[in-house]
Amino acid sequence: MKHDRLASLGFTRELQQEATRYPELYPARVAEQHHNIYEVMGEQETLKARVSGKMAYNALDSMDFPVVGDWVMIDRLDGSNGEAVIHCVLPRKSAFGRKSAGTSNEGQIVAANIDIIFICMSLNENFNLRRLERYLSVAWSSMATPVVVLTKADLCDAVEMRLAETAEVAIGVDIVVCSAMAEDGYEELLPYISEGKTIAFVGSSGVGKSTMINRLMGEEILKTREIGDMDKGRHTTTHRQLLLLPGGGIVIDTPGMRELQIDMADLSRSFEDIEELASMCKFSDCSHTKEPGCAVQRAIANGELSQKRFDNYVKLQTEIGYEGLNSRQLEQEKINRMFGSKADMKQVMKYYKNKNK
Ligand SMILES: Nc1nc2c(ncn2[C@@H]2O[C@H](COP(=O)(O)OP(=O)(O)OP(=O)(O)O)[C@@H](O)[C@H]2O)c(=O)[nH]1
Ligand SMILES: [Mg+2]
Ligand SMILES: [Zn+2]
Repeated sequence: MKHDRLASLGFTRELQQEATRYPELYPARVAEQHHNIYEVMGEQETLKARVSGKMAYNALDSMDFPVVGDWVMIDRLDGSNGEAVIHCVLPRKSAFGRKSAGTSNEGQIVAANIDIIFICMSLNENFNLRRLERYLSVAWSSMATPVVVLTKADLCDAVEMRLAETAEVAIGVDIVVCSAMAEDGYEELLPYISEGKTIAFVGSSGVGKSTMINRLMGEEILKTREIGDMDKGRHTTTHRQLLLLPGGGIVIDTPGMRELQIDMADLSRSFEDIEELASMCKFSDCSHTKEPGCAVQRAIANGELSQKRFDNYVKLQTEIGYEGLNSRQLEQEKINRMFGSKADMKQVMKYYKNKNK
């Protein structure tokens, strides 16, 4: 029986259907990206590829370029006659994204076409529920299913307590605990891994994402941080990478993200408890600060809801408010923040002049 490499890589019926629109081209999956050069996994082999001039010309922003996990249509089956040319990206069924790290408001997709997102957080000093809420919000809007993976269980002697705390934040989400130290330390991950399904590993630097993937691969494919290298500012993994597991299944390693900005976040899903409380406030436009009959404040007062969780919710909501503005409103908002809402026209003109330089 012919082993179908494309199916192992996650090429579904739907994608097959999409691909029939390009009868002269071949499908391939983006495994790595190094500036303009992509490594793509095709039907026969892994080859280097670049985006066609036409595709680059027509791209409106970075979202239109291929990212790791994307299915693209290329012009050849093997690399014997040089680099392949990517002509288009097939529609993404899911995308884990964030706002770019710089000042631009353009989004950035971290990985595409993923079925499950492993949000990795270690049980030692990296444990931070507020960060987890942030990751969950972005994960819910990606169309993939989040799973919280708590790592380094061997370094924590309050695993039960941490699990309970995590469960309060990760409502309706599976939580698994693992450790690189035990022989069967990754057993809990196995039920999520299957032929043709893609899992992206996300989370802060140093939590053990690459270590887990190496273990699943059965060999040290990815570089992991040296023991004793405590330089926390450094990321060991420097680029995203898609790998095919020997026993079936696809994983994507990502570098720890320095900042994960809420972009296409789905707050209500992550904060269902708060939204539910809010629906019981006396006033429908309750700001949950001083109003009488506020169910949210009542829940905080009687310990049902943590003040910190509520504060984070408000903070993330503010971020999204900013995010949801269109480019013109955003420009106005920036001007307001820079010069006050009664901006002097001279200052504004100067700002635009510098901006367009
Ligand atoms: N004690 C203990 N150490 C672990 C565990 N998992 C990983 N480590 C160690 O943690 C360090 C960081 O692991 P990496 O796999 O490089 O972390 P990463 O999440 O890939 O980090 P970036 O690539 O920087 O995003 C390494 O020294 C690992 O050996 C674990 O379960 N227990
Ligand atoms: Mg890594
Ligand atoms: Zn209220």
